[in-house]
Amino acid sequence: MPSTKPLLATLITFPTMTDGRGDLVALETNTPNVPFTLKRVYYITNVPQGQDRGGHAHKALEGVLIATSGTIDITVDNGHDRESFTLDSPHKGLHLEAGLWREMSNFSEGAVLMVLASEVYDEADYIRDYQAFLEWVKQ
Ligand code: T46
Repeated sequence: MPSTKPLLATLITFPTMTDGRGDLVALETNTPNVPFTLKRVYYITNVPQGQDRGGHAHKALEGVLIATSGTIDITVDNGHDRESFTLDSPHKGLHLEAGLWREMSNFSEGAVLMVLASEVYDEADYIRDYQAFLEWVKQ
């Protein structure tokens, strides 16, 4: 049976509690929805139309990216292959393991990107130069 797991990242569909009042998604640390110990949450808003973000990799950090509103394209790259995903629902998250270059683009108007991260902020964990990333992948 063919695997549905994508090559570079895993798109997770969150269980949703739906009733006549709307939908509720609950995310807990160290579960299939957040498969690491959660240490930080941040979110990105007010991205101008046509503005890209990202363009870096993390050496150790992993995360789950969620478009809580609107649509956002995420491209991931492991130094050999690239793969693109569209986040278009607050009921889905994209799990990125460590060591992946990521680019975020095509933010729709009003889009909100929430990120659940496995580490506190540490600039030393970033690789922000693509050639340096390719060198790092080789090591
Ligand atoms: C990632 C993608 C999906 C902080 O001071 N604390 C933080 O927790 C974060 C995330 C950023 N910053 C500072 C660092 C920069 O001076 O905020 C500024 C903007 O960060 P950056 O240019 O890295 O933002 P993005 O949107 O390109 O990338 C972010 C995350 O940094 C990154 O880890 O995976 O979202």
